[in-house]
Amino acid sequence: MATDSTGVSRRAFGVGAAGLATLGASQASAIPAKPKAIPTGKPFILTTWDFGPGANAIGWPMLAGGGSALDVVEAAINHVELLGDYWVGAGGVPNEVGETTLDAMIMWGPTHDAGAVGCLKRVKKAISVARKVMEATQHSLIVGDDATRFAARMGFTETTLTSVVSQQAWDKWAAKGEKSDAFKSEPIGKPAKLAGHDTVGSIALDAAGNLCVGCSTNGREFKIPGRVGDSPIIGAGAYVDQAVGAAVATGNGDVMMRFLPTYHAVELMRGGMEPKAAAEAAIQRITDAGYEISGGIAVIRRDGMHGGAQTGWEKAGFSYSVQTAAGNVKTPVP
Ligand code: SD4
Repeated sequence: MATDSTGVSRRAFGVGAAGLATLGASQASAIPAKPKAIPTGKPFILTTWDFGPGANAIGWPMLAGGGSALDVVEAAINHVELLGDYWVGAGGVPNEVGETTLDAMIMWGPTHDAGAVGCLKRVKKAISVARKVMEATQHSLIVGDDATRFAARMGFTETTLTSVVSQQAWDKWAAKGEKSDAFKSEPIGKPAKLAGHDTVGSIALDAAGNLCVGCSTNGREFKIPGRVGDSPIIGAGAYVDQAVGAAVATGNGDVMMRFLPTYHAVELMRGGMEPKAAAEAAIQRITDAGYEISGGIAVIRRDGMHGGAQTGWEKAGFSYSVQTAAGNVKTPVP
């Protein structure tokens, strides 16, 4: 079989050089036209779940004062990470052996640069460590004890992430003597009754027209030690494209990361789809594959148009909030 200079079979790509030369006009026109440029909107901050109003109240004054979307997203998420919430940050969601570990990611629109940490231990401000990965290194993702060592090198303080609440939750669960529910079969065919999970995600557009997205979580209750979810995976937990917009995800990350829903939604918007339809299509890709999970995404275009979609959370009240100069508006995603 013919191979090119890299040793790769041309036939493997389906069309050899001769085939390319004979592509007709109809096939050539199947290449989509370059979509219309999306205009830049007024500054906004979007934050998911009930964290929205509080996190946006931290970020909005910074944006209104001309602050950078990067600083705004970090500050909004730090606020939630330090709340002592059970589902995000320190003091919540223990793993199978009772330890709380954190996943977080930040992505900066203007450069497409990103930084993330997975299974970060003993450091509270996971999104800030992720920012250090982005700004101080060429890497994009650092994990586990090495992420903790990296954080210490960057000047972060090590401390326990266990609280009375997380200890009690683990004691109660451990008393049942069960393994992590992640050992059960895949959630296909019947809805998975998983232990709870949650994440905070924020997206900001600043006055200079720069977009930033970030997310942070302590993952999935009683997860297998070492597990890293979707949140620090670029295009899964969050994604931004400076010319288009951004998206953040929440839900069963073990399944959601297989579909890169935030990348998918942003790419659909690039092709001209409106945010809500793009969010719905990205979630539908997962449900069409047969997965019965809880999951949602919030999507916002750089002009400020936004929309969300969810599956399996008809009762859980998934929502996101968008703050602009006109105020904070909470949008339920039924
Ligand atoms: C994870 N996606 O680690 C996160 C958890 C979450 O709603 O968002 N749950 O799988």
